[in-house]
Amino acid sequence: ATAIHRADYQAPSWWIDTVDLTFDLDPAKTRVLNKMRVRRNPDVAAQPLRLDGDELNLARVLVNGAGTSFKMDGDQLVLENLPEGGEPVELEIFTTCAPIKNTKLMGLYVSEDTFFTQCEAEGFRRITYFLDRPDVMAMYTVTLRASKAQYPVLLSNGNLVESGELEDGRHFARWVDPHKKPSYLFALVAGKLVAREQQIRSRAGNEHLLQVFVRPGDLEKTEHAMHSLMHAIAWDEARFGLSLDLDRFMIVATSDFNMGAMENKGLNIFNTKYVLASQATATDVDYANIESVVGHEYFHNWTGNRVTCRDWFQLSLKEGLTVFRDQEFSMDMAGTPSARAVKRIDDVRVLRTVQFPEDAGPMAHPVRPDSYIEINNFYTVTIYEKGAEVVRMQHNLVGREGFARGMKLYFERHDGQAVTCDDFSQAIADANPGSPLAGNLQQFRRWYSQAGTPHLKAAGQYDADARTYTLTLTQSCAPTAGQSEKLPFVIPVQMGLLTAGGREIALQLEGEDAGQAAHSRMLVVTEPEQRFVFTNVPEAPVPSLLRAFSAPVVLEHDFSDADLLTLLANDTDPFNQWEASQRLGLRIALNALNSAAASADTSSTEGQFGTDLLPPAFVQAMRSVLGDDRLDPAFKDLVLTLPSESYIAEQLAEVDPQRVHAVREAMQLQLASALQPEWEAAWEAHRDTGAYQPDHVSAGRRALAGRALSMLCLNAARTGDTVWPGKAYQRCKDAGNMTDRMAALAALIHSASPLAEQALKRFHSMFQHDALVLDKWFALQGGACDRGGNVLPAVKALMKHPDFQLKNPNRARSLIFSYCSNPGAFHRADAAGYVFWSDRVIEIDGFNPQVAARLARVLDRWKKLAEPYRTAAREAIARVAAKPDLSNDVREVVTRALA
Ligand code: B3K
Ligand code: ZN
Repeated sequence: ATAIHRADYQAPSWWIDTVDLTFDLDPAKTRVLNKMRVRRNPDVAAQPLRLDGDELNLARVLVNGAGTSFKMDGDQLVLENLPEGGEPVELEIFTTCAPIKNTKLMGLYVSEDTFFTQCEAEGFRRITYFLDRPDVMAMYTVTLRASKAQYPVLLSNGNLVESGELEDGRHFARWVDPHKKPSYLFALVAGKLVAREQQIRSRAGNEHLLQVFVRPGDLEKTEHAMHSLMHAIAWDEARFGLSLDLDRFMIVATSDFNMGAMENKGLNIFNTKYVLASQATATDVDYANIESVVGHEYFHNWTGNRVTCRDWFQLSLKEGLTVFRDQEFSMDMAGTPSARAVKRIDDVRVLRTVQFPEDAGPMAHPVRPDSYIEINNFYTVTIYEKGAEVVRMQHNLVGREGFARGMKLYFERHDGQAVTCDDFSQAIADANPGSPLAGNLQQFRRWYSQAGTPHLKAAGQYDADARTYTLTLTQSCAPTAGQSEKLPFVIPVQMGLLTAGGREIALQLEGEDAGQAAHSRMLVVTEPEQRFVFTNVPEAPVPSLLRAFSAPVVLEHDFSDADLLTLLANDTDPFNQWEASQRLGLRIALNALNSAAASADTSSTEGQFGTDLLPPAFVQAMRSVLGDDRLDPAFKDLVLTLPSESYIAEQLAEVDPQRVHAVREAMQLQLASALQPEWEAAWEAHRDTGAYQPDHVSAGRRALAGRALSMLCLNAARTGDTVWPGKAYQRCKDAGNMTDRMAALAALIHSASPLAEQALKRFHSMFQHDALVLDKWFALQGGACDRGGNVLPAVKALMKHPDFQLKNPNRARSLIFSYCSNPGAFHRADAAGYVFWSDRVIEIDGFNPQVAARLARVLDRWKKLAEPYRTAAREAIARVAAKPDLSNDVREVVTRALA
């Protein structure tokens, strides 16, 4: 396997204008007839036509109806003697493939007796020979033929133009997609499916048919997905003026899927996890995820499908932008400022706990990478979530209206084209001359080309005589592989200043009129170091910096505890209120880890941190938040959530995962016991949310009630109380919805209650026929709090459970991935967790490299581990790397990890 470089991009030497595909669907041997009209690209030097293929059986090739000579070069089919001259050439290629044997779930495969396809990024070449690259866009006609009894529903992209009976109980359907598209957006589905249907009329006055296809028993679980789709369509029209460009828009759910969902033109294919929901089986988080993923795939119809990527290095062009759009959609749907802030906090938490580590680890890469070995390894949080932050900064630099103008220009210029990230930022800037984006565009683009998370250091100085406050902002970015020197970024810093009493100060920069002073404004940092002098500042202020997380950086400032308490209690920016609580919590954890470092007895971590880690002021602040009736329960829940173990670990030069786990547990336990009466009150006030509705307010109430119950059970485990575990057990039995039931079950498991086992048994027997709920059941056990090393043996036993199937990606993720991302249970001094990990990576790689490569990334940050973990982790990675026949996917991940 060799690396592919962005700098080597060349336009295709051939175009494919039309494709006419005929499938005779059969699980063991599907026959594919591919008729293409191809022509030379007059803009590049003449070259043979090289078509991509992968695991295909080639039967016949015809050129303009006659046999031809061809050769194979590795997996490529090479046609050297095609007619010269400008005339289009008719190619006919006949191949077969074996969908039932396709365990990689890329290309055409079978799941529960139904055919599905997954083509992004390079799966189409597993269906037929093709120029399988996103800048080759063609018009598709697709004919599907199959047994009518076994495959009554036959779907592909676009419009159904013809269907009917064939001999021998077979039937056919012909679909024509009215839009040209790259091959990665091709899809077909065939099987026994039923659909929820909805006719809608768009703002523009057009009629559309929306369909959500599922297996027959699942129809009643599709209402939320359909509503989410209708909301997404209306939102894109209202916010960006983008309408649905198809008569029919279909979503199909499958339980065997490598990722979340796929935006195939007019025929989105979804993991059942992001379609099916009922109050009995799905949690509030599931409901929110469905809304966001349905939105995301729908929004791709414009950002990705109408305008697509020139090459896979530009992946964030569609993914970063579409994540930004789905984030904004969820925020607009949530409504209130507090609900918006809660969504923003959730998104930033993912960014900081998953993307920041990626950006500092062996897989660090720019939002627009320069090279890759296996493109599937680059569907990362950097491309998606950091990419969305880079779009968000552009939005912030030109404003909401300016961004909508930029989007309009982007589509005016590029509709129907395959373009680059530079084309996007150019359109946003050109639509906003005079904006700080337009003024700094070349420099801004470093966000696309430089990897790593910038650090922004803030230092403030107050001059009481001059009544000025000087804020000095200094930026830096650590080297990443292949990029030793980083040039300064353009960093938008939304900020305000508060008095010690928490009042907002009018912001007047030196040289500005007092009249225009606002309470919140954006500073644009472009230099390595920049000073901002504020005048008429009445007292030494507390700075509120990077409001709403206006840039994806690490902000360093030596806030005093008093500053943070002021921000937590008074900041008008809810994000920074929450951020203050996290800084306080983080500080406590880091102090405990550092001060105990010298005296640490590493053989036993239990109880090593005592019961008084949290200073009274912190406990009191948490008490005030919990008891404040004016605050949104969802927001309270986030403030009361301590920084995660992985976030704490990221701040340390050397990580002992067991000590990090122990310190956080100790903090958690103290929070549980010190606030016992407040947790009881919170439980009583929020436990009953009436008839189930998945809206923001009721979901927030359930989240807070669930946290309260968990804290009460935790404290009960300490005191020996049996009342709260009893209540949790009762709740597991009679909860009216899955959110409450899961929260109660998790409370029993995390507090290691003796009732947990019985509750798990009951839960299993209640839901043994629901695959998505069984996934939760496995995940809870893989993610359980470790007591004396008990989780790993339990996980190994669960792998033998009749309901466990390693080949199903959802099930593998639910047990194996949950365990391997459960730090307290996974990082064992005896290395058994790592050995288990290496066995599973190798085992899964044997049939599904993409899923295996995801699992392989769990140990990315091994170099930060303290001994004995570090050596053991390296040995486990080396053990995987020593396997000679690894997939490119896993090979690339472990090679980078060991480099
Ligand atoms: N575009 C797909 C992801 C495809 C992943 C291929 N390995 C889903 C999405 O981002 O919407
Ligand atoms: Zn996407």
